[in-house]
This record gives sequence, C-alpha cells and structure tokens, in this order.
Amino acid sequence: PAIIRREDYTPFAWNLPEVHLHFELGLEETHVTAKLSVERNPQAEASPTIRLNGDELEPQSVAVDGEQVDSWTMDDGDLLVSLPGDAHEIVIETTINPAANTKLMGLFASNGMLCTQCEAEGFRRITFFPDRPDVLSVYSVRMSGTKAAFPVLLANGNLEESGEEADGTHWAEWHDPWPKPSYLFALVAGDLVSNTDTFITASGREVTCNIYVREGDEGRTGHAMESLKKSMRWDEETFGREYDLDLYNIVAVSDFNMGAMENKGLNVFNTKYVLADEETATDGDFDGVEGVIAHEYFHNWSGNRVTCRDWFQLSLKEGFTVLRDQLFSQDMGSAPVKRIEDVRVLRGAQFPEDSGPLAHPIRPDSYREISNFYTATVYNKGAEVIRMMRTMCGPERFRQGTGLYFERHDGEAATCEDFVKAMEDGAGLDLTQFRLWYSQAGTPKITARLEKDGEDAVLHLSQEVPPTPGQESKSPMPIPLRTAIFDRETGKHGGEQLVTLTEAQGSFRFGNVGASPVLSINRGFSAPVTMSRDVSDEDLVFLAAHDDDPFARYEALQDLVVGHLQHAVSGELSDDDRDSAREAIASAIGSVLADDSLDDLMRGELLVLPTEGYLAETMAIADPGRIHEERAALRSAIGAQLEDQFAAMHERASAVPYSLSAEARGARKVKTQALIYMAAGNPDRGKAMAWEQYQAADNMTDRQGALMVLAGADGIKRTNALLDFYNRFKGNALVIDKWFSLQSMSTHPGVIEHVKALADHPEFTLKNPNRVRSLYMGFAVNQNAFHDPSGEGYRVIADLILALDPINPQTAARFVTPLGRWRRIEPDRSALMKAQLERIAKAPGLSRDTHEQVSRSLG
Ligand code: B3K
Ligand code: ZN
Repeated sequence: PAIIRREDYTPFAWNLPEVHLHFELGLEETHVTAKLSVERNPQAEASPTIRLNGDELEPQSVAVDGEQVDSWTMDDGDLLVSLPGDAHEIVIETTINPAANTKLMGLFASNGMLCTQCEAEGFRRITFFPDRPDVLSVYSVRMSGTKAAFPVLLANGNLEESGEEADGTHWAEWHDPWPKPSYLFALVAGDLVSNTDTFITASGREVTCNIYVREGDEGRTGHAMESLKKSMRWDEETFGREYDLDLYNIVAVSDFNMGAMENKGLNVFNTKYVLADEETATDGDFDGVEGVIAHEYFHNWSGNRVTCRDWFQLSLKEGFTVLRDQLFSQDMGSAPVKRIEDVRVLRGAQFPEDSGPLAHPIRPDSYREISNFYTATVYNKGAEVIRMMRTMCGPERFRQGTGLYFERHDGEAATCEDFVKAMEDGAGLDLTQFRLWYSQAGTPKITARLEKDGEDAVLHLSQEVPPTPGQESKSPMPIPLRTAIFDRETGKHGGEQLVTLTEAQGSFRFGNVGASPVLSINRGFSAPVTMSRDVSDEDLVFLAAHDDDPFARYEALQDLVVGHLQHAVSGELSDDDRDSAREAIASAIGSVLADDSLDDLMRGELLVLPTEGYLAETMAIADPGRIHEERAALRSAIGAQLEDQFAAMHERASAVPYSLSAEARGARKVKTQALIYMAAGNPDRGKAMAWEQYQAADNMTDRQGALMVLAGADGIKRTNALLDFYNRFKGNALVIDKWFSLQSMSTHPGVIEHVKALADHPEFTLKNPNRVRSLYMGFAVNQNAFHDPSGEGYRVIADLILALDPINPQTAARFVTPLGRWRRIEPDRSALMKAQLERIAKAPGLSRDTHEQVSRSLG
C-alpha cells in the first residue's frame, strides 16, 4: 500500500460549499443520495476531473447537472467524474449495509441502532466524497426510516423539520450552519431516551443538552451531564470559548472503536464514557467520563471551528485538546494528583512508543493507514509540547496566544505551524528552536548534576535525543526545567526557577544555596524527558518527605524505588544490600502513611509502585521475569514491614461513608492500596480483609479493588467473589467488561489458561471492541502473563490479531504494539516475540492497518 507523505500536500482542486444528503435508513440496507455542489478552487491547480474517495462502495447512479452520466471511472475504490466547467452539481446514489459493517467505520449498526464514525476516513464508506479535512461544506441531511425501528433521528446541527407518513415511516431534516469537513459528519437513528438539560452561555444563548442512551440507562447519565455543563462554563472562563449552536447532543453506543467522537453538535460516545453511578462505576470511571466529555466538548473549538489541514496535523487538535481537558480536570479536582496520573499515562504508553519501532514525531512525516497514528505520541506528547509553551510564557500570555490562534484561524483548516506562529505572535514567545519538538521523535534523555562552588551551586545539564526509525541524528531541543535548590538544613529553597537547556550541554549557577544543597528538578514534570540526576538516596528520601512541589515528592519516591529495582534486577546487589534497600523504601513509605499533611488522594498516588512495564522501559534490555520477581518481593517486604500501619489505615478509611468528595475518594484509594500491600505481606490477612471489603462494598471502587486482590490469589474466596460479581452484574456490559479484565490483568499464575477459557465464554465476542480490550488489552499489559517464558502469551495475542483483523482491523492493529517491544526484551523471549510477528506478517489478506504496524515493528 502507498505511503502518504506530509510534504506532498496539495489543496483540493474543487470547493464543495454545500452538501445535501438523503438517507433512507435500514439496518441491512441504507440508501444514500448525495448532492454535491462543486466549484473550482482558485487556490488549486485546475483538474478536468474530480476524485471522490470511496471505500467498499459502488456507485448506483451518477448525475452531473441533472443528467445521468456514465463517463465516470473507478480507481482504487475512488470515483473519478469528469467535469468540464467551473461549477457543477453532482448527485450520487449508493446503498450500504450497516449491519455487515464490523469495522465500525462509516455507518454501522449497534444493538439495533444506526450510528456513524467518520474520523478519519469513514465518510468514504457512506458515499463518494473528497474525504479530507481541508474540504469544508455546509451540510443538510434528510433522513427517513420506520418509526418503530428508529423512533429517534439525529444528525449534526439543528432540527429544521420532521414529519410522519401513513406507512409508518417518519423523517427529519437537519441543518448544520457551520462549514465542516466530512470527518465531523454524524447521523444516529434508534430507540433512545434522553436526559435533557439546558445551559445558558456567557452571552445568553440557551443551549439544550441531550444525552441519549438506551432505555434503562438514563439513570446513569447524571455525571456526564454535570461534566458537560462544567466543561461549557470552564471553556468560556479559561479560553474565552463559547458554544455556537442551540443544541448539544451526545449519544452513547456500546460498539465503538475508541472513547468518543466530537462530531459537530452530535457527539457519539462509547457507553464507557457516559454511563456512571456508584454501584457500577469506579472513581476512575467517573474521572474518565468527566475527562472525555470535556475533551469532546473542547474539540468544538480546537478541532471543529479550527480544524486540521491534513492528517499529519492531527496533534493540532488532539494534543491541544488533551492539554485543555487535562487543565480542566486539574481545576475540577486535585491538580497535583491529576498531573501525576497524566505523567503515569505518558510514561506507561508514550515513552515506550517513543523508544520503540513505532516512534514518530507528534507531527508525523508519513503514514500508510492514518488510524495507526491516533497514538499516545500525537495525543499525550502533543499535549506536553503545548504545555511546555504554557510553562515558558505563563497562563496569561498563553491565553493571549490561544486567543489569537482561534481568532486568526476560525473557520479554517490549519496546520501545527499556524498554531506555533500564533503562539509566537500572541504570547510573545520565540519558538524557532522549539519547533524541533514537532519534527523530532524520541524522548530526550537529560542528565543533571549539582556541583557545590563556594556559596553557590552550579547545575550541569546535558541532553541527548535518541535515534528513532528514520531519524538517525537529532539536534538539541529547548528543555524547560522548573528547578529549585533545597537547603537540607532548613528544608527550604530560595525560589523556583525555570532553567531552559537549549544546547547539548549547559551550566546554570544558583547563589547562596546553603551548606548542603539538594536538587529538585523537572518539577511538575515541566518537560517530557527522562532524567538521570546525580542525587543520593538520602536526598531522594529528603525530597520525598519535604519537597513543596507535590509532583517532585512523588517523583523522588518513584526514583528511589526505580533505582533500587534496577540494581536488584541487574543482580548487582548482595542480599544484605537488597534487604537494607527494601527496608529504607518501606520506611519512606511508612512516612507517607504517617504524614498528616497529605490528603488521602495524594497519599494513594505516593503508594503506587512503578509498573513492571515502566520499569522495563527504564532498562536498555529488560528481563520481565526478574522485574516481576523483584517488584513483587519489594511489595511483600513493604507489606510485611508496615502490616499494622496498613491495617490501621484501612480501618480508618473504611469509616468514611461513600460520596464523591475528595476525602471519600481518597479514602477508597488508600483502602485498596492497603489491601494490595497486605495481600503481598501477609496473604491470609490480606485475603480476609479483601473478602470483607468485597462483601461490605456499597460502591464499585471498593468492590473492584477488593476483587482485584482476590482474583490474584488462589482459593475458594476467589471463586466465590468472581461468581458473585458475575451474577450480580449480569446484563450490564460495562461491568462484565471489568469482570473479564480483572481476570486477565490478575497476578494469578494461571492467567494464560484463564484467558483462553474466557475467550470461549458465552459473553465473549470479537465484535465488541470494549469486550476485546477488556480481555486482551488487560492481558497484554499484564507483563508477568504476557511475557510467560514459554512464549504462550505472545501466541495468544498473535492469534487474537489474526482472528480480529478481518473483523475490525483498527482494533486488531492496536495489539501489535506489545509484540513490537521485542528488541528491548532479553534474547530468549525476544526471539519468541519476533517469531509471532513474523507469523502475522505472513498471513494472507492482512489489513492495511495491521500490515503497517507489523512491518514497522519488524523493520
Ligand atoms: N477524534 C476522535 C478520534 C477518532 C479516532 C479515529 N480512529 C476522538 C477524540 O480524540 O476526541
Ligand atoms: Zn480528541
């Protein structure tokens, strides 16, 4: 398949000011008539034909200016129509089968309803069209179908008219006044009920907000609605962005390839990010709903009003919108805890991507299948890059820069360069060198050393941007590091400074630092880099206890643990040294338990050990078996040493009644952390407490936390709890997803056999992406099971990819990533991983999605 390159961009030869679509709806047969008004684009080179993209489509009829024509040709799925003049009207008829659309791109059926997913290239599966984000049109949609099957008919924009026919069909006409690219088109038809509310915008516009769900689910939409209204207010206050239609519709569907989609005025959501109540959703799920609702809402400006010129610019909307949703969630809850969570996601998903075969810049230079570039790099690193700009200029100037960006490019399809330029002009930044963050892949490695020099201290920094596929050598980038020098004696520092390293090496002098200065650097994770700092364990313990930047506190404790596990895994430690290191870490954790100045949400974060995946990422070549052993042993040692403290904390936290307050959420978080450590340190006591927590639970957070601990242990309590959970929540797909993932993510030694058995469970299906992810993503991130020395874990994932690829290639391709880590794993396992990739590569008829990921992973 062809490689598409950023440098080859040319504007489309035709403008399409207006599009009229007529849908005659049926689950197995939907008839689409598209009327396109086209005009030559004076900005582009003239062409005697128009290329209308199509994917698995056949034209039933093509008319130009009212006359049927047969002078059209097909080329690689696309329809080419010759157009003699400067302006024409083209009418095309197609028929599609939504029920057979298992790819879930274009128009598809889910639980008897019809809905669409068009980003990035799904619209071409509905009708022939210039399916590229720089073609903006005003859409009018007429839809008709039987009222019994499709009582609710929705599309973008405003409902203009609707009516009924004598034969039981009804129809609706929708009009969206805002020009948009085809990827933002949406249509929904089905038997839905809505939670309806209103929001008054800053300028007084009354917006009707609907959240449509299947009957019976409406009681779980309250949190989503509150989140939507908070997002609308926050974007007015923080970015000066107001909503621009009278209607904001959200529809929840259970079969969806990702989290949600920001279609203009008609967001389509995975049920996972809409439905939440205390019985069925964890605190993490509540946060997920709030964050994704906000994200899609914020796209109305960063994505819809200002869209992308081409898909290489994806981070223009995604990186920026992720930053916007992160800042929103920071404001809604605990800012430091949110920051820690975001960094954990970055390190867990993006760092491995950036150091592996799939590494790419946040603005990629080429792709074969764009769906493969909806990545942690484009999204999360993209957000970090814009966050650095904000750190460098401060929030007020940042707002001026983004304000200029929105104003300058409203109604346009823009580029990342446009964003950077607006930040230079509006925020007064010079981003000449900073632009490298858009073009260079790879996580910069920073080393930091503080040297005492009389009354002063000198900070020596160096950076190295590692080579990545297609980018052998890199230039130094600007690295903004929030830095403070503590005085160990006083426990204070002389003020935080922003130190920006722009060269490969740099030295920075700090005056009057006291007798024993301690370096606190990359505070708040101001730059998305890896940091190796020449700091003693004693200094890390000091920072873990005293740093006034909560992120830096967390980081110090993490570094202490990571440093120890790296040594332990490499076999460098004597038994005595290992024991004393474990003890030192346990006592640092003990201080976290005892520290009254911490709230429980933050305490809970500090207690989370770095994941096995992250530890592997910090090592040049990882031995997953050794990492698992050492980490598990450390956890047991901590659990044993602090058993009574954990039990006391569990008891204290158990007395806090359920609510969504920070205090109650924090209590639930530390409760489950206590169970994890107790089950490691004293398995019988831990299991008994988990069983008790499970039975006493009046909410999903407690219940799932307890079940997670029980699922990792052997015995009758495990069986009983899993059975109880299943029976209790049978029929609730989102909770049954948890039941699958609790087992596939479990620390139980029999996970591989469990996963194979669960694949045959009547509730398992490859057709539902949530279910597939809950069983197999859970398994693939479960390092101990996935990396079983037999190679069976790799085979399970390869088998899945091969079985899923013909059904849903987009989702199948996502499972290639874990196997793609083979170069960074010890030789025996590495060979087994590579063999599975080669086996997939040989399979006939592989999708473009999976083929691209497998060949990059082997290449
Ligand atoms: N923009 C969509 C993602 C579409 C992914 C298509 N493969 C959701 C989001 O980022 O908000
Ligand atoms: Zn997005």
